[in-house]
Amino acid sequence: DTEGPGGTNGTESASETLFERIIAREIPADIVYETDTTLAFRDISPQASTHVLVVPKARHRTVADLAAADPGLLAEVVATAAKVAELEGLHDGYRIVFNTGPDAGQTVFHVHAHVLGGEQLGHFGR
Ligand code: DGP
Repeated sequence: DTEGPGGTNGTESASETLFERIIAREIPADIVYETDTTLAFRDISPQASTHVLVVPKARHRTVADLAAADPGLLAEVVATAAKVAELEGLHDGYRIVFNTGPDAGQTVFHVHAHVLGGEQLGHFGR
């Protein structure tokens, strides 16, 4: 692992995060789609009518780390997000958000795309 913005986080060990445990099926999640390299599951605290998280199964702390280490896998995360949007019927659009570092509110340091939609979203809301 490389240190991302803010370094280690008090709620996540350096070696394992909550999302590794979801990927390993050690913690239940509402899984909506899966590929060999990615997993999509509903956010436990939805911020829109549809709110799904997409993670690569391999751990990278942030989207910037993922882009540097494995750009093809980042493309697979985005393709899975698009598939989720199709499955969820988000025909009028959706938002993909990668919170990066503490100031953005990143709390789980296993990169995840938030896929948000199913309603008119505010522009860059807080
Ligand atoms: P972020 O703040 O960008 O790091 O997003 C982390 C998201 O993870 C947040 O929207 C809430 C979600 N989350 C936290 N704990 C759980 C959990 O146990 N299960 C699921 N499905 N989502 C979780």
